[in-house]
Amino acid sequence: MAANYKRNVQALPDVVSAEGAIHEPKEVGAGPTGVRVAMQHALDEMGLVRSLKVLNQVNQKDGFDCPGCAWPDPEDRSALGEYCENGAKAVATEATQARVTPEFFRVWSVEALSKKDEYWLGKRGRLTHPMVLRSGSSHYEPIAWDDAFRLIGDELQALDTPDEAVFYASGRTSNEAAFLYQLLARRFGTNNLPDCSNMCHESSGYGLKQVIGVGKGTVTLADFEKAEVIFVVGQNPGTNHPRMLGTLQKAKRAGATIVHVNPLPETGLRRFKHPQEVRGWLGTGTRLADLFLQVRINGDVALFKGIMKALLERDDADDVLANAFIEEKTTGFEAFSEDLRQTPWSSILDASGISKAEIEATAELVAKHERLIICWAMGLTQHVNGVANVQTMVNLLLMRGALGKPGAGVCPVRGHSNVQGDRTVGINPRPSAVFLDRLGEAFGFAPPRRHGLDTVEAIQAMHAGEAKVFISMGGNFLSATPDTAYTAEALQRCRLTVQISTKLNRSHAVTGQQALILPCLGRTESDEQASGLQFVSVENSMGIVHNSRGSLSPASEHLRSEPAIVAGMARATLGDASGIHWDEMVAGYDHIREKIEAVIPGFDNYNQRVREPDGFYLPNPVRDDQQFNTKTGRAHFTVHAIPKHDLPEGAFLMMTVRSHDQYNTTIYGLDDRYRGIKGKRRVVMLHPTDMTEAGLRKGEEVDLVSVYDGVERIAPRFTVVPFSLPRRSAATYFPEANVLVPVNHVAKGSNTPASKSVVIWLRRRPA
Ligand SMILES: Nc1nc2c(c(=O)[nH]1)N[C@H]1C(S)=C(S)[C@@H](COP(=O)(O)OP(=O)(O)OC[C@H]3O[C@@H](n4cnc5c(=O)[nH]c(N)nc54)[C@H](O)[C@@H]3O)O[C@H]1N2
Ligand SMILES: Nc1nc2c(c(=O)[nH]1)N[C@H]1C(S)=C(S)[C@@H](COP(=O)(O)OP(=O)(O)OC[C@H]3O[C@@H](n4cnc5c(=O)[nH]c(N)nc54)[C@H](O)[C@@H]3O)O[C@H]1N2
Ligand SMILES: [Mo]
Repeated sequence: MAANYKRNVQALPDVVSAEGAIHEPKEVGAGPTGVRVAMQHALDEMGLVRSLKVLNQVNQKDGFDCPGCAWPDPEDRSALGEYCENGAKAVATEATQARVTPEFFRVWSVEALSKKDEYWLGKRGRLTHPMVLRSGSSHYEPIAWDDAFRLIGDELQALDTPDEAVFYASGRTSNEAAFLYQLLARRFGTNNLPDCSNMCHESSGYGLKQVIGVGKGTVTLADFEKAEVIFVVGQNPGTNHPRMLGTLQKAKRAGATIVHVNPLPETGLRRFKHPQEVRGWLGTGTRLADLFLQVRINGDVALFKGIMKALLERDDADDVLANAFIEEKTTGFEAFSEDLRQTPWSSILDASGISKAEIEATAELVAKHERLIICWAMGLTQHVNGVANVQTMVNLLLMRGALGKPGAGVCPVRGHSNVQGDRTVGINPRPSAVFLDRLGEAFGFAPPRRHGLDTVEAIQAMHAGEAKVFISMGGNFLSATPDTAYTAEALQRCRLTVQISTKLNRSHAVTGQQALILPCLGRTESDEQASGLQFVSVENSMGIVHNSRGSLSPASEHLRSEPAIVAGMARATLGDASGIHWDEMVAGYDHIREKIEAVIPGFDNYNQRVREPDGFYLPNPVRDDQQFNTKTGRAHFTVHAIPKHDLPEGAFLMMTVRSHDQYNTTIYGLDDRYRGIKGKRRVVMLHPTDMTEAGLRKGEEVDLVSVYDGVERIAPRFTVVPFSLPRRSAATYFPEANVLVPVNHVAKGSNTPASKSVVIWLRRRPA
């Protein structure tokens, strides 16, 4: 391998031809098929003995937190195991018996790996050794841990300023590891701490903080049983938060009405068979959604404005409005209601695609009940007006006084199992001054005050050569971010890229001039440090912090825990002069938790309370005391215009969604069972009439094209699938379609890539 060898890696994998089959979408979610599929995945990856051992530990009080979603565990956990089909897949993927060894990397060059898709790469198994890709080399080779740390330390020290380094994090990282990671970045001298949340619920956190003073949800599981109306908006829980269906079923049995707002009729919300109940195995299951509003893509502001306008126009409007609450606890009602009066029904109906009768029926439900919960996920946050989406829904709750009381509130349903906790303990490019003060006090240094880069800004900085070392605590930056080809260039311009990972992915193939793979322990594995076996802690979507302890023996004896890896990097970068006792903290994680307690409010007696089986709630002023810590001390009504999409002739508005058989960029299999799409992921779902008008046949292959700022982006070879969705809409899977999303097409305020509203054209392929 010549020293000046230029790597010829591909930003995008080769497209492999696959036989696919398109069936009718399913009517019922979960049930026996879900259990069978879960077991099959478990057996394929882990074998029988390991499957039984591991699955018994998921989400149990003495077990580990499921590495799948962030939905909380009920107090009465099922003896049959508290997990779902997709949780079982997440566990099987981590606890697989397949291995990616140094021998594998000897055979496979990074160029060859870069031709492979995420499905193929992920199935190779767990990473076993630290590996280095040296400048001018085409293959990774093994490296000793200390040498890897020294390389990182040397490269970081050689930077002109600490702001040329980027410390990315994904949301599986424990509180303990995340806290140390942000400490390393800040002690080194930068707030460049982007995370997956920038692409996820940033619009929720940012939007909520402005209007209610807290950037998190305000409800608990108990509130679901007290709620009278539950909205599920822009979320597909049957696939992405399957245990939420159990909560919704309970709520329904207690009398709640469920309203589902989505361009797609997602199966999981139609009927549900509880896999852990005998009656879930028989009969037709529980009907979940009572009202399905098939809104246009990004039609939610219009829809919610319609519901609120209908409320104002009711004869009993005076009784329906929570007048005392509005008077005492809010500001902005006058301007808000005036705007609603001025908004013509025609634009509401056009933009939402929902009939006035349906809107009035929804308003009737809201008028009759005041215990309302609104749940949402990526269907709302990943739009240019993602923040407006969130704040518009808050307006509805404020009209009814439905915040900070039992059975009512906001529920942004988080993605990664600890994405909320990571943010709580300091992963944030824009930390508050108070946080920095306390961090500096606890560790005796002056943290940097300049705001750091978020995910999109980090890509742009690397592309411009302004950031040169990229470190990734978990995640898959190349495939998760927008504009894949541009991001690939950005990463390739770095001096060094470092991936701290459990599994192989495309970010290991498309790298900086030099690259490191640092393999780490996963949630399922036991973590032994100098003082003995350790556990970690995580925060779920409802602000409960609890412990998680793995029990499997590690996938390889060379793995290190995430905290140990951070400490290794810190020692090599900062030397002994940092005044921070990295080794002591890693020897026993109680020492890390003591520091978290010292820096972050709400963690009093952390080490004691985190040992309690159900963990503890972090304080939440809205939930606990109906207190709004905004600038005015009140909740804010806000005014948002209905977004316009003047689609050019022949164009479609595309949303990128998850199939039932993936976890973000980790592809479990090729069966999007509920939607009936099998064997293929390069598909584009279209309305049948749009297909006819465009002269497209089911099963035909087209190229997808987006054009922003004169730049044409192409995603080749997508198979056309007829589906129930609004006219002029298209749905594709993430991450295959990410190449079409421009890096600068982002949500106002939160900078979240607008990957649910991309204007595309379909281009016929030459015959
Ligand atoms: N099994 C599994 N579990 C997961 C994940 C996974 O990939 N697999 N990912 C995890 C992560 S990180 C996250 S953030 C969550 C994601 O969970 P979701 O947000 O449920 O995931 P998406 O597939 O992105 O689905 C978004 C939903 O929004 C709808 N939608 C799109 N555009 C609009 C719109 O404009 N308006 C409305 N009302 N709806 C719209 C789509 O049709 C889809 O049903 O799940 C987490 N859990
Ligand atoms: N177009 C489009 N793009 C999107 C989205 C979308 O809906 N549409 N969704 C966005 C969202 S919501 C999110 S959250 C991001 C996700 O972005 P990321 O969090 O960056 O991506 P993941 O695919 O979740 O990361 C998977 C990798 O994490 C590593 N890993 C798994 N478990 C562990 C662990 O315990 N420790 C460590 N260190 N590594 C681990 C494995 O190597 C695996 O390959 O993607 C975003 N991108
Ligand atoms: Mo997410």
